[in-house]
Order: sequence, then C-alpha cells, then structure tokens
Amino acid sequence: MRPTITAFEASPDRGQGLARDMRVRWALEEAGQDYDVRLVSFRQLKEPAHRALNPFGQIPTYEAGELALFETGSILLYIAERHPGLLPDDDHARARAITWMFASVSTVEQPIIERDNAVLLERDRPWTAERLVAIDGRIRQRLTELSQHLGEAEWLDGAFSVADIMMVHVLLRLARSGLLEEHPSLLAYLARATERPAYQRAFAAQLAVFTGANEGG
Ligand SMILES: N[C@@H](CCC(=O)N[C@@H](CS)C(=O)NCC(=O)O)C(=O)O
Repeated sequence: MRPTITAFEASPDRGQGLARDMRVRWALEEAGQDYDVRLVSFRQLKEPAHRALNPFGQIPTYEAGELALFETGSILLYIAERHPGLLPDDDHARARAITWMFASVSTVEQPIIERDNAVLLERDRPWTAERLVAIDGRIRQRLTELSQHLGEAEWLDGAFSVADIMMVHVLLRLARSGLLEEHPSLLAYLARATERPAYQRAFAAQLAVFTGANEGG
C-alpha cells in the first residue's frame, strides 16, 4: 500500500534536508517504496486533524490504510520490517541495529537539539555563550565515542541499515557547527551515506518543496 507522509509546507531550513521527514523519505527510497506527501503549514500542525495523527503536533507522520504513525524511529522500524535490506535478518544483528536506532535519538540527538535551541531560539540570552560551551562539550564526548565505535567500519553494525539513516540524519544537524571536522571518520561516514542514490532522491524531493518544483515520491 502506498503510504502518505507529512512534511513542512514551508521549509524552515530552506531545503537543507534537516526536517525529519527526510528520514522517512530516505528509508522509503532505500526500500523502493513510492509514497505521497501531504504538506502542512505550522498552523495546521497544531490543529485537531493533525494532532489526531501526532498528538505533539509535529511532522513527519506516516499513514497507510487504517494505520497512522508518528516518531521517525517507529516509522523507520515499521518500514524496515516490511522491506528487505533495511534491517539484518540475523536476530542478534537486528536487535543491535534497533539498539543503534534508539541510541541515535536518545543518546546522540539530545545534546545536538540542545545546541540548536541555544543557537536558534536562545541566542540573545546572557547565558547562551557559556551554555554553548557546556553543550559542545557533551556533543564532543558523544562524537568521540561514536567515532571510536565506528573505527574503520563503513556502517554502525555490519551492513547499512535504518540505524544508519537515523544516525546520519541526526549528525547532519551539526554540519555547520565545526564539531564534525574533529572526526574525519565521521565525516567519511556521512559522505558515504549521503552519496547513496536513495539519500540523493530523498534530498531532492524535500528540496523541491522549498524551490516549488513538483512534489512526490
Ligand atoms: N521525535 C520526533 C521529532 C519530530 C520533530 O521534532 N519534528 C519537527 C520538524 S523536524 C517539527 O514538527 N517541529 C514543529 C513543531 O514542533 O512545532 C521524531 O523523530 O519524529
């Protein structure tokens, strides 16, 4: 069944690929699954019709028939469980990949979002500079741990999986921070991932919303 996802009608990052519908688009592209996109305004996000899909009033959502999902981790897991090649077949390897999905959003993304909030929403506060030093310290710790785990490996755990989609998209938010440059292995990891044709198609589709080109998957 062809799913419908939601995405921002007006891209806050001017089509840089940071909005989280990118994760869902990328997974669907990797799966070879066509999809429709319903664009929503910031006002519509907070209206009852959208909150019925996502109680927190956010994008992305995923609808297929009677099913409506929110949270990118859950959506990607659902997609990966229904399409080959996005999660390992081996039971333990699959469990480890799912662990990395959780790690990406709970352990790695959290200080990165704190940084975004400090830079974008709190930049005029008297304590922002000091706070940024502390936040960057926490991010640096996670990046060091992650690059140590990755070592010379191509992907987080064996073959490419939805865990890499989640982690890469989380890390891309640091693209302009200068922090990633301290870890060439992470830069190489991001380059490897974003060179994938599925990523490129997803990025182009999200960018097209901003540039006004035709929408669709
Ligand atoms: N944990 C959620 C986060 C979703 C999220 O933060 N969505 C952002 C766009 S990337 C959003 O809708 N922001 C608008 C708002 O919160 O009002 C997920 O992974 O799906």
